[in-house]
Amino acid sequence: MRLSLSTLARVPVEMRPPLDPAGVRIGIVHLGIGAFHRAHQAVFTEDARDGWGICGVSQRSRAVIDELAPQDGLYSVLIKSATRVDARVVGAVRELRFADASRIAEPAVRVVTLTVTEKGYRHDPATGRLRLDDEGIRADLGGAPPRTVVGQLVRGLAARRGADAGPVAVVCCDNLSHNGRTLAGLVGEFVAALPDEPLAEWIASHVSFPSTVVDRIVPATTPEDLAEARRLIGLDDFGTVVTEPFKQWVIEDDFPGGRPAWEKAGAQLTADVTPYEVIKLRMLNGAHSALAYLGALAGCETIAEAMTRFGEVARRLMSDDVAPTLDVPDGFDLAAYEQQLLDRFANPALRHRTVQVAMDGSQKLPQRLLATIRERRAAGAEPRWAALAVAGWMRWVCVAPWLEDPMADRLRAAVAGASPEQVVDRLLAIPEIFGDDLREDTVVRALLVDALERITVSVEGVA
Ligand code: CS2
Repeated sequence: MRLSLSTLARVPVEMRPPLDPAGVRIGIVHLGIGAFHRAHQAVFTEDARDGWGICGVSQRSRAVIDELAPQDGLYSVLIKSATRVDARVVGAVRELRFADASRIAEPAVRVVTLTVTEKGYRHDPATGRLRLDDEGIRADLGGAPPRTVVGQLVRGLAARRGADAGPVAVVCCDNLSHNGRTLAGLVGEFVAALPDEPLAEWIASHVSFPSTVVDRIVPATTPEDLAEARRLIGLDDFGTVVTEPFKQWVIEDDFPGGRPAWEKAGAQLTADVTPYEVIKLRMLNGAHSALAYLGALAGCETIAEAMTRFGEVARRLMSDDVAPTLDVPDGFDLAAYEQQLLDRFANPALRHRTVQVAMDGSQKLPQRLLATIRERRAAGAEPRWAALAVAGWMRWVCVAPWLEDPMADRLRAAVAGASPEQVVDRLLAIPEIFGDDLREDTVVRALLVDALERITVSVEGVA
């Protein structure tokens, strides 16, 4: 028997949603209803317990709709630590739609959230500018039914303006630098390319783009996870997501139409997320990417396994290279944060695949590793651990059995038949990733060549 509103009473009572899902009203449209949203923002929204519900929109795949719609949007979250698994059913997602964000025009909707991964924004990762030459963006600008997230969002905002539905907050929940400001810029560039001046003015006066820092490790769900969920909740559930006990959400408090009381669920509302964002992207995501590339190259299937071999690289990257670049807020214990990250990465129950984290490196490197390299170079230092991580990516580009990256063809063509020195030079010459400065820095180049040569000989010898 399958999880749904009519079978929910069969779920053990302590695992059921705190509010009756049937009484929850849609106030949020979420673009990109994948596993991360379901284990993070949906959980915070449910735990705020003030009756806000979510309309989840999937742009790319119908699979998630097929999983969740027959279950009335209900799904279980398995929270795994090294020693135990807890399960709960979340009821905050009240509706699912495929490629249809038209609810953005409704007055009852006051918040739009997004988790579409880095590449979903169709921006240039080095500059944060919209790629106006992107095929999807061009089609959306031409008036086709929108396929890109920015196109869909702008179409929804235009309809909202037409309906005079009032102010709304658009909340980017992806791991981008200054994610709110970046998204506002992309929307602005898209609108500027449309022949509709008043829309830009309306957006400026009615739409906020608060930045946020999101953190929770959410590996892809496996068939074993589905079996475990069935055992725990007593029903079939094809929408199960798996995560860790830790969760963090830091949000700029700029919601002109109101918002759920996320602070009641443990979110931190603040005037400026920048210091938290820089810490999270450079420490967590930077170290995560380092473990992913070195681990994948050494044949480690999971991040936890990569920790057993390259935990020291992750630690030195954080403490030697990243820590000196950080502006740490008062009362924030960086050493404890670093240790907590190492423990989280080592969680053996998560089975977070190295190849999953290794995906889309071209979109991730700038904010995770290159910012650290730039700042250390400006201070006259030699960021050898961050360079080792980038060299890990370079080697992965050369040898990955299947390179999952929107720039894969270009990257593979650049490295074909190249020596380690040539690989470094050719990849550094891609300005969309490395900007125009790093290839001029002879120290960076030498660090990368040295690391790549060592990785090429033996990934075991790199640390
Ligand atoms: C990971 C992140 O896949 C990746 O690139 O580094 O998704 C990471 O798990 C989250 O940012 C943790 O909050």
